[in-house]
Amino acid sequence: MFDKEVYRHRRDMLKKAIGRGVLVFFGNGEAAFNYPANTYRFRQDSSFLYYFGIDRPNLIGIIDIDNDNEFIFGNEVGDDELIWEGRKENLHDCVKKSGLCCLKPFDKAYDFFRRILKDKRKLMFLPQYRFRNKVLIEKFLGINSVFVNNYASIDFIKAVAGQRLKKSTEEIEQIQRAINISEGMYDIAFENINEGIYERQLLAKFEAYAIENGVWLAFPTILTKRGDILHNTRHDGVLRKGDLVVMDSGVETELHYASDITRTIPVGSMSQIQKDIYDIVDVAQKKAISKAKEGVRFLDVHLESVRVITEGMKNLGFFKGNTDSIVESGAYAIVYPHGVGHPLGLDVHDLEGLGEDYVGYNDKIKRSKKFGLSALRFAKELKEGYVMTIEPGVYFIEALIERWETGKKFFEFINYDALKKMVGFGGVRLEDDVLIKKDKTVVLSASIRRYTHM
Ligand SMILES: [Mn+2]
Repeated sequence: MFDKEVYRHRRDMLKKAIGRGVLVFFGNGEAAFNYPANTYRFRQDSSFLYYFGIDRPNLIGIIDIDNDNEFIFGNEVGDDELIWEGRKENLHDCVKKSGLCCLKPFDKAYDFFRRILKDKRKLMFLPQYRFRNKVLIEKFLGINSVFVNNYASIDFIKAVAGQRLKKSTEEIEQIQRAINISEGMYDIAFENINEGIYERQLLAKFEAYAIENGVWLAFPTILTKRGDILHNTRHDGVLRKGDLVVMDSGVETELHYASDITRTIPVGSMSQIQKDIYDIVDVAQKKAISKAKEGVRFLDVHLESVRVITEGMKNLGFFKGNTDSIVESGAYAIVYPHGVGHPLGLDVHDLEGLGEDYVGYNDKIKRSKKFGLSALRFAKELKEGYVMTIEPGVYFIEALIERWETGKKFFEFINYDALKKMVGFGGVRLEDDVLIKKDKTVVLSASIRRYTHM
């Protein structure tokens, strides 16, 4: 945990932003894998971690703004836990370390919520992604679990997003620590990418470094020569000379701050066309990074990367016509169908669970419905303290090429014959993590090795 003053300060800021009412944070429970006692690795909810820091299951955090009271509903370690999980710090002590007044038994929560409903006080909760918590809300507040998220408080979401997006010094240190561990992992990847190694063998060496350093993955590692499948989590391929390996991975620290890095590495050396495509993505990423500054819309950072990729792919003969028109039409998305990046923090897609449209968009910028642009997770203006990923890519996706050609999409802009010849190439993606500062943008992952053919 951070010092208790950190959590107190965060809660004070939130109280100020919201003004009145009762804020409820549902911590996560254990989630069963295949039977109740065999659970997934426990992961606390990120907003709960942000405001309370207590990394234990089955807690509810309450901030009663009206009565200036903050406490936790939860149960002390029982005998069962003691024998299966060993001696642990008393929950009561954790509550103190979080700067809270007290711990109340979990079974008192029902009466607490009923009283608030009876008194018609303003009660707010965040969108829920775990069914257990939706069921708890149904039980406590009488809202049908299926429709719980329709009742989430938008003011609460916006206040939490406003706060969590801006990273403090101690948070940036955590993200940097995660990135430094990623650096060691990528060093191992570069050393071990060789003809004949199986993807899963490489994965074992790569992830072993994280485990050796006492951290865990932030999401399932993408390590594949089929980079054209954007979130490919299979590892059954064997690497052959001429393959391009896309590795997109991140770890989270003990306090659950994440890194998110992608490198594309050839087996052996690159062919000319691999170099050409790689360079386009490389330049797109560098231009996007230099565009990403305080006060600039992330949408414009994205469009910068789109323009570089469109122009580059046009020069290689994959597109034809006016570059601006190709960008405007959305035709470029056949090779670059995702957004340039997203916020990074306690969640690898930070705050995504609260709803991207509230977190990454606002009254001034609405999400586009166009394929490709619609996948941009964050579009609004960048501010000091934001940590963002910058991760453009180019892919040759056979199924998409076939479907668009059959549908006669963008025939005026797309050279389908040229694209079809590239099926089997895979993809190229490069991803780094940047910190937006008042006067400059810092690439936190600048020292992580990247392939260069110069
Ligand atoms: Mn990412």
